[in-house]
Amino acid sequence: MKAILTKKTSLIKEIEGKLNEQIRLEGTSSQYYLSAASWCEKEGYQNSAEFLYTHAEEERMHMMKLIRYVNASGGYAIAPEITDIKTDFHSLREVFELTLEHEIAVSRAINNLVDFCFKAKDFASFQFLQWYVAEQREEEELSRRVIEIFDIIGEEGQGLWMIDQEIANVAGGTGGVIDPPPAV
Ligand code: OFO
Repeated sequence: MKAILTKKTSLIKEIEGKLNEQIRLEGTSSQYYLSAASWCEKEGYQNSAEFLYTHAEEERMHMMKLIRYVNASGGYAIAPEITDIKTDFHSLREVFELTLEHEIAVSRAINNLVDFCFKAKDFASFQFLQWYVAEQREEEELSRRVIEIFDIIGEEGQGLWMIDQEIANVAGGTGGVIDPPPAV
């Protein structure tokens, strides 16, 4: 790329690096959801599997949106290599508890990134990331709601079957899709 084009970037190198870390994290989220979905499908939790497959696609969109932003800003988005995804789960409850833990970790990463952009006066990235702030808040709420279902229904007897049925209704029966990300 010609030097003048890279000079135009509003991204300082450090923020470009941090955005690339976030790209990796969104890709990791997508692969985690995919793995969890496949485990649920294997175990016969069909509604949970659909919910998680849909979410895997959503997380991939989050990654793509970041990739497009970094490149549109004159940086270079690196397609992440993602390994060591958990593939074995002990229970349906564990799947969703790990999901909540993961979403909390992603929220913290987004908050740190937003804080860094603000302090570096990269207000374009700061503004771009506001969508992720709102998205994480909604996703955490969604994950908490799913775990509440376990406590309300209970896992004894037909409880797990009922929990799996109820998961289909979470997020208004949309399978967990909240808002499509706006175009960059
Ligand atoms: Fe990317 O939304 Fe959660 O992780």
